[in-house]
Amino acid sequence: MNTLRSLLMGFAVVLAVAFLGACSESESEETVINFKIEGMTCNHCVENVTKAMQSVEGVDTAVVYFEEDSAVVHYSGQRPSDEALLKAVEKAGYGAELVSEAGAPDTK
Ligand SMILES: [Cu+2]
Repeated sequence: MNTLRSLLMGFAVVLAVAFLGACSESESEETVINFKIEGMTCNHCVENVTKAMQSVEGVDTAVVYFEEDSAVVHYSGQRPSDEALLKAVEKAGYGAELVSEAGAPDTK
């Protein structure tokens, strides 16, 4: 009987850990902002846009996809300003548009 009880306890602990793990995982997925980028014609453009976005306060990394004309901005603390990101890209000479969270294409 005691064995069964400790087995059940162990199982409950495993479940709780799995649940917490799933939660923090979905939280970290929210720390991404998707953008549509216009006007990139070569890899230098990709570099320009990447640097422009990474220069914005709060941005950890910016990953720019040339083929898809898109960019994904990663951050871990406070969300960087969308406005500042759009302006930075425009200042570098490209067009930028925020992709709405709800209508974001699944790029996984
Ligand atoms: Cu270029």
